[in-house]
Amino acid sequence: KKTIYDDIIQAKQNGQKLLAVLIDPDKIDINHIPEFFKKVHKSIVTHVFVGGSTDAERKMENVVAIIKQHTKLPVLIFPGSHEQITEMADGILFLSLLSGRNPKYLIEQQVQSVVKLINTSLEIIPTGYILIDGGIETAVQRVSETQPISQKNHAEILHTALAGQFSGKKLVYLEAGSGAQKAIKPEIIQEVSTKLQIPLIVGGGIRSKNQLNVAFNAGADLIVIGTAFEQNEAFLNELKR
Ligand code: 1GP
Repeated sequence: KKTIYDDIIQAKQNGQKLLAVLIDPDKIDINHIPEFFKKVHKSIVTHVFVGGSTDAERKMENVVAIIKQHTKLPVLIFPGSHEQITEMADGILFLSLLSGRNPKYLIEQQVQSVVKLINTSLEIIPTGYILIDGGIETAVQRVSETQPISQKNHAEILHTALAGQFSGKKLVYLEAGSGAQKAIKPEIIQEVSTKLQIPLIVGGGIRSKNQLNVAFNAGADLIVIGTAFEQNEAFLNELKR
């Protein structure tokens, strides 16, 4: 059976660009999910990520279950902590926060998640997660108690991405943080994507079709948008298939 990852690889080989909508279980109104997905299905969105730095009300499992009733798009957990793991999804981005030096988010959360993962059929995708300065203090920074890498420090970003690849990650995710003021610069995306062999995810602060195209053209294989869709659903209409 073809996996979600197989499809991401195939898209990369075919030069087909992928777009994920990020749904934060803390923010989404459950009653609105059916209507929201009608719009999603008319757009170029190919993947659904669900997760957030916090899941204060523990809505994750319920939100994923309802999303699964309303879409056939692959649904991946994008967890802020092991507590957000639910087998209602299709897969999980198994993240290591490689930009930080906090063992809790490099390995401890991962160890704690095994008890849940061991008996599920979730597709587990090892992902090197790299937090880059997006101009404001983001939730990832606050929750993980780590510093983002400066956008000026191209070498550090590239070396971190490649260290991820060399340690066996299947994806690298360059993250400016949800609601970032400054999205990741195209120069950085270009530099990393040319040297990296595995697919590159880019997210944080992308709010316009132009920014999306700039990031795709610079070499992002999959782009993640959360805040812009939360604040303005009409943006989905601008991204019609
Ligand atoms: C955050 O990269 C994602 O983890 C998306 O960020 O909410 O700014 O689109 P935005």
